[in-house]
Amino acid sequence: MGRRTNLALAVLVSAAFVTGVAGFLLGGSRTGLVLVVHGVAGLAIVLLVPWKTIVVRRGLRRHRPDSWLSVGLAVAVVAAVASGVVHSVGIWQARGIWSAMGLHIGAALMVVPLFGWHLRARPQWPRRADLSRRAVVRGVAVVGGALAVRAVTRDDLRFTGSHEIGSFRPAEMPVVQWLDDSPPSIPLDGWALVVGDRQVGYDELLERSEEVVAALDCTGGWYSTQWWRGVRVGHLLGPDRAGRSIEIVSATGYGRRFPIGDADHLLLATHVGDEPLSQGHGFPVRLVAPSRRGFWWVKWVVAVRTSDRPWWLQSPVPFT
Ligand code: HEM
Ligand code: HEM
Ligand SMILES: Nc1nc2c(c(=O)[nH]1)N[C@H]1C(S)=C(S)[C@@H](COP(=O)(O)O)O[C@H]1N2
Ligand SMILES: [Mo]
Repeated sequence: MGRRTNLALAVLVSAAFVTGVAGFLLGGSRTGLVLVVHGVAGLAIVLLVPWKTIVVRRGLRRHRPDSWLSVGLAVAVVAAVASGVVHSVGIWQARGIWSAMGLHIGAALMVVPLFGWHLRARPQWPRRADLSRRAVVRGVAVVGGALAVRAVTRDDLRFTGSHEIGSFRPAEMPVVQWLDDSPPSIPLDGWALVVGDRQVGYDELLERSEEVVAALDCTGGWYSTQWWRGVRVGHLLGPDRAGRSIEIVSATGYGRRFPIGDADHLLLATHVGDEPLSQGHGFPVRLVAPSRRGFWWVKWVVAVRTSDRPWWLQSPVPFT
């Protein structure tokens, strides 16, 4: 029984971490399924507590000198699960590092090294007999229980797990920087967007603008749907675009690289909800990248260029 519990925890904690990271990086509708697995794995850990308690008692009785690391693991897992549930339930919706989602990711990152250590220090190998009919029935019951708990704990979240805030009310939309970037003040006179070897002025952008509705979905756990107005990147590049990827560069040095095929979905926005962008939201121009997480929505864009590099030849998340 103890061994099966430990093996189940090995699967559940790994699955929770992998699906958490995947949900974080993805933005498309497939994210929904990934987060079902995530919630179920995370909540199933709780359902195994009664059985794991027996293992823990037995382990602690052995007075190993390194057991405090196992206790540390328990603290980190409890923190990860609790902050995950607090985020999901939506009772506390602060933003930034000290938000439920910020603490959740922090706790999950603490779990990783402690969990790796625990697996090495307290190894446990499956045996063929572990996969008995009873074990399968129990497994199904735990997954079913976790699904039921998830149905109860999950607030009205987007499929990415984000809470809605300030949709169609741009003034209420939070201003967020990825890590340590800060909003530059960019005067319009003399300003021009560099597109390849051309310069495109602000007025020229306004002339060719169109509107799209898209949700800015920050990995910090909130999203905001707005009307955005601007010019499609594909429009600016024209029909004969060579290269494999498009680089979008910010005045701050921040930037992301996109597949060339995305050109017609990406919008260089000057306006949100009929008002020019505020400084915090990226004045004069920011990228709107529908179905991608917020960190792709480069603010204070100064240059757009095509390149022969594949889009995936970049860090999975930005560095500034
Ligand atoms: C060992 C690691 C982890 C555990 C045990 C864990 C556990 C949980 C739990 C229990 C929930 C609440 C589910 C619910 O009440 O419905 C949750 C939600 C969530 N977690 Fe994690 N998590 C882990 C790692 C991560 C990581 C690394 C990320 C992102 C980088 C992440 C992102 C999320 C998100 C976005 C939600 C809300 C999802 C939703 O309910 O749709 N988690 N997690
Ligand atoms: C949620 C994840 C887990 C937590 C919080 C956790 C926590 C603990 C704690 C606090 C102890 C008692 C102290 C000690 O012996 O060091 C312990 C013992 C142990 N754990 Fe874990 N554990 C987890 C997952 C696992 C996994 C995945 C395995 C192996 C696949 C495992 C195998 C063991 C073993 C073999 C013992 C010692 C039992 C004994 O000496 O009788 N644990 N665990
Ligand atoms: N130049 C730059 N653009 C950026 C960021 C940044 O730090 N620097 N942060 C990104 C992140 S993580 C998000 S969620 C959105 C937030 O946009 P908002 O401030 O308009 O809400 O901008 C993105 N664009
Ligand atoms: Mo973000």
